[in-house]
Amino acid sequence: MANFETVEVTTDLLILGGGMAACGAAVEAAHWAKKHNVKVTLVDKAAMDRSGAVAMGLSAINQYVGLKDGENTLEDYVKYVRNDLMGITREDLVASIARHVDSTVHLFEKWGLPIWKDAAGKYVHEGRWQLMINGESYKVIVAEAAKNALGISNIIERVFIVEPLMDGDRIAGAVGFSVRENKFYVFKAKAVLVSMGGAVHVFKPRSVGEGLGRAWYPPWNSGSSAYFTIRAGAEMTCQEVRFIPVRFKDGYGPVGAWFLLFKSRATNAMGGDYMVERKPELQNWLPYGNVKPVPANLRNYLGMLDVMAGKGPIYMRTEEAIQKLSEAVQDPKERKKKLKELESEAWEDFLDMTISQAILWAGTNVEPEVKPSEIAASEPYFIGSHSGASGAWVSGPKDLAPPEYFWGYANMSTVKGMFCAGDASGASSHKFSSGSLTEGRIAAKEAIRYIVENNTQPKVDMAAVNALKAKILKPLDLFQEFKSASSDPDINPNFMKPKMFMFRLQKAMDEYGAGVTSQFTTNKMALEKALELLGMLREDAEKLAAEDLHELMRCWENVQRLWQAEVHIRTILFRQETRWPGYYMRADFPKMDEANWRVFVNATWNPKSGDWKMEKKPVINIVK
Ligand code: SFD
Ligand code: AMP
Repeated sequence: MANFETVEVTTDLLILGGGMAACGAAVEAAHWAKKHNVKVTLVDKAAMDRSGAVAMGLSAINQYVGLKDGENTLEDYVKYVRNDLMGITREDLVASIARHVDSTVHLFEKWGLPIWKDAAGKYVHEGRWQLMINGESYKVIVAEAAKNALGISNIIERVFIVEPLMDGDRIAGAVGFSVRENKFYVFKAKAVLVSMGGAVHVFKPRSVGEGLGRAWYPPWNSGSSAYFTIRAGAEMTCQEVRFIPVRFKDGYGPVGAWFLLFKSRATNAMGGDYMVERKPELQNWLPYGNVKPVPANLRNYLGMLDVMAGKGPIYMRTEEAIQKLSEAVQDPKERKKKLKELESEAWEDFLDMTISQAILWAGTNVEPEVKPSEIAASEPYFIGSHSGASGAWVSGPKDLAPPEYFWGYANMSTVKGMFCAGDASGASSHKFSSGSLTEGRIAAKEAIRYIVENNTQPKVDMAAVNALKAKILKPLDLFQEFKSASSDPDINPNFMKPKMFMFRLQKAMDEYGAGVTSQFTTNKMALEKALELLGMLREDAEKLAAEDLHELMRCWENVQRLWQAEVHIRTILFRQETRWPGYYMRADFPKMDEANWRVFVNATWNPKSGDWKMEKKPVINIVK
């Protein structure tokens, strides 16, 4: 077996991940830990300064409720999320985050994040809930606060977490490996907070060749949260609710600022506005077809109908929007100034969060004030904190959750001592960066309370740990054993490289699981075919091989993606309706069925038997 030192770390609270939720958890945990003499350790696969979805920066904070300013009520936000998710959301969780999110935004400002202000000193809104920021260094600023709070000695970077450790039905820690040194890590903890983000590259991206890693969602979030929680035996929810963002084509630049701040239209190749021309279609999706704003998936769907009818490409009418906004200024000198201002805001929107789109614009001679730019529906992603909803089924807070949604500690999964936040927790969409950090704070506070009230170190079976070590490092051994069997390191009769494995996964998901190639449409037979292919892939995962530590990480990322894929397919298969057209369509059940399917679908994998349990859970409205 590969010669790796085993490093044991014993702690009280183990925070997995170093993204928005984990940084919030670190800040909050540090406060309560001091009070209760509790040790907190954070582990990130990358460097916290630029890890996770916010690595490149962001140009907006997408959740700010403005409660104190009287801009909106808590109920307004809950209704917005409920409608956008076609009725399926945990209102207790959404409200729990929404009532604290403004304080998080104020913390961001205190930590040094520049939020746009108008002449009167008020925040500049992108839309009703969104604030504009100069956010290129957003993640660096937030990570700095987390590091200061927790102390560098309690943070371990560049360690990739693979599996949970269990003590019966209680979480006992996690294992992983360094991606820089030959070290295998064993973390023993009284509580674990999972915040390792969502998943990208489960589906075949539109990008090819050199651009393969360019997707909307940065490629390093690979389904670690889903894998970890499933393998611990946690109940998972909303695993069918993928997210398909419409984005500027090929660079995946954001559209929110264009639609909301610049009030732009998107039109098809013939100049038609699908949001106007296809409005009658919304009547097929009542009551959600009538709400404002039109739910994200239905906005997608209307555009997709145009594309399927051969009316693509779809264009963001940047030139028209800039023209209109500048023409509203009467004075010619001021108008010229305004035009320049708008042009620079347009570029900054990309430079703050999707630099590659600005590069693509520059490289393809796009002047947004002169010509429109193509937009398109991306491949599907798993990001429960955005407009998707996948994640673990967690307890709500005592004061808001009905008994069906409450089991002792807010944000604890159905596994004792395992808490989830951000993309790791499900059915509470539209948290975004600010809400994810807020949820991390909520979960950490509750995890510390759990530790104080259950203050025993769970038992860890070291024989099981050693077996995990051998399993996790096996790809390195396999490569060494068989590398001379062929002259091409990527092609070998005895093993498979992680990239090839990923291609197989993506092809199966794309063609049978409602990806881009199949126009986001699937049916029972196709889903069953996908499951068959994924089953074979699971067998072949035993043959993954890694040349070095980096590839070892790639191997496990792809195994984790595979599990995210499987739970997704199983959940789509179970839900016999189409509820989110524009995210996916079931051709065999093309309509929404409120009577039978206005429910959550939850999936649980049994670690002992390896069986899956699928069940319906009630949707309980707490806001009328
Ligand atoms: O508008 C392991 N999001 C946006 N939010 C906003 O508020 N404004 C925006 O402008 C946003 N835009 C946006 C957004 C997301 C993406 C992908 C894009 C654009 C392109 C949403 C937020 O970014 C998102 O909600 C939060 O970041 C979610 O927080 P969290 O903590 O759940 O995930 P993370 O930040 O990605 O962090 C994950 C961490 O886990 C680590 N990790 N560590 C150890 N072992 C493993 N195996 C691990 N696997 C992962 C990661 O390194 C990271 O630290 S807009 O354009 O849509
Ligand atoms: P995006 O850049 O597409 O991620 O959007 C940023 C924010 O604006 C998210 O909260 C979206 O839900 C919202 N948004 C984007 N486009 C629209 C639209 N056309 N109507 C309403 N909300 C939108």
